[in-house]
Amino acid sequence: MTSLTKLPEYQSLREHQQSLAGTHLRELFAQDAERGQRFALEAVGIYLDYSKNLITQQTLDLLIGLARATGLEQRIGAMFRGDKINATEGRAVLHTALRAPRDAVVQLDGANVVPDVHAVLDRMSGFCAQVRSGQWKGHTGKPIRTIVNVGIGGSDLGPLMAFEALKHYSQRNLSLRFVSNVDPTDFAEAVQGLNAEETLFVVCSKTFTTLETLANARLARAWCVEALGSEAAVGRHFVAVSTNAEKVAEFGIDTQNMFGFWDWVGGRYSYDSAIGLSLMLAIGPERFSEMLGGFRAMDEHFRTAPLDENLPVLLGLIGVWYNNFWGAESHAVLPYDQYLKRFSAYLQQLDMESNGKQVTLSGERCDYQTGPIIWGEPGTNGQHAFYQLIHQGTKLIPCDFLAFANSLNPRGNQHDLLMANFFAQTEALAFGKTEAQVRADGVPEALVLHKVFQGNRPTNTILFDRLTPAALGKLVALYEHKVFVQGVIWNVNSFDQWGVELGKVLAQRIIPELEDPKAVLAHDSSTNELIRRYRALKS
Ligand code: G6Q
Repeated sequence: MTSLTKLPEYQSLREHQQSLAGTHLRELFAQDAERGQRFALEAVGIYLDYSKNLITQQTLDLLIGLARATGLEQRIGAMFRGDKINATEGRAVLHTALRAPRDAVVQLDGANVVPDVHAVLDRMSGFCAQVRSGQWKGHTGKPIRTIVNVGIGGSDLGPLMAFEALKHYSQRNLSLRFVSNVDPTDFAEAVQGLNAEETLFVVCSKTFTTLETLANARLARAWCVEALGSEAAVGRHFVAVSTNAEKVAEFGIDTQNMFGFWDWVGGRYSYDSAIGLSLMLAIGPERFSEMLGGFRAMDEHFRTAPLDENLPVLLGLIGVWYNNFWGAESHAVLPYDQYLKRFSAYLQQLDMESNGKQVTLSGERCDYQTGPIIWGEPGTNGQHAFYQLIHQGTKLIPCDFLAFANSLNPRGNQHDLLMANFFAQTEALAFGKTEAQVRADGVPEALVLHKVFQGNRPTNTILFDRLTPAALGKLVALYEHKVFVQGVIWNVNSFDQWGVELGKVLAQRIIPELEDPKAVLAHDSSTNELIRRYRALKS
């Protein structure tokens, strides 16, 4: 494939950016009284307003042209079909099969994977029903009251984000805690005050070889066995989610209590597989199934809608526009819903681990920018913290603003207060406040420039009716596919993560050097000195 930057479509976008660089959103809105309706799209219950972007119809046409030139339509087909598009690992990418309906057929190496997906979902449902009803008893005969999810990365962030997002729907006499960090503090605090008799550990690890997860799972097992006085307790207090039955058995968890998934599900794309077991325990199989329905609706939309009416495609292309043609380094995701407090952290992994690459699928180094830095916090908290920089700083930070029209916890007019801020922010970012307006307010001359808002800061607004399990499924699939679209344009493999390997290997070498104070150190002078100091300080 021709390098992205050599494509005529890419060159046209460069020229087009130069012609648009001096235009303000104020002018674009003034020129077209219907811009707010024209650059908006409603599909699968989501309203996307993308009018407050530095775009014209020509921009969109050129971006769609670029998508076509990079083969986006064919790549979408290839992913859904189960082609081995994760080329560096020789795997298919079929997280979309995790939410396929029972009667669907998704062939991989000559076999339909959908019956396997539903067999696991059925086992999960059965297990969850037992635990939620109190029928599943701990070693001493007591029902389970707390579930502790032990996992890291994709085996932690997804279930954690989704549990927080759907807490409203959770069974409140069951609490859910998460342990991920190898820092023993994480484990110590997670089991603080828990009664082992009523605690169930869900050990989530695709490979079942991850250092942090196995270390925490060992702590958990020792804690449980010590409290309950018997190794036999493990059988009633531990279940595993993994693709590696052998390692699960080796660890001492009965594979009867294991829920499987497959190597065609990437960690960061996995919380709708058995990795979502703790979430299903919290919200129940029906709500989980509604969530899968939401994912599926977005999958169908992505697979079938024309590119210019396709939500993930539009979000992806608009992101490429700022990343590759306007020099934007980061992208903020700002949910105006407290239940989505971990959503940006989740997206950080989804996006940055997927597209933080610099070698193309054809094995060449990219001569263009790839994945942006993703960050964000819920509104309105962010407004009182970092929005200053978005409004008046020197950096261009495109943002996605997300909100729900109906609160799950209505109290007086507080949801209107939240939403007034939501609308006000994108308005202020787009249109700002001119010097003339500031002077008209009677501001002293010395302060005029300080009080000017240049505006012209681009935003997308994504509006839903209400935060339901289905809405969450749609939202997550929207971003999964947006990341895919961008990965296709940048011609990178969005489904591997070699960049996490080197640190892991070096840590393995350092572990014995910390345990044996006499071990000879042969690192660089900085690392050697830091290890020496650590050895001296540690009591
Ligand atoms: C995600 C990554 C990574 C992975 C963790 C945990 O896409 O692969 O975050 O999820 O390293 O891996 P295990 O599930 O194998 O423990």
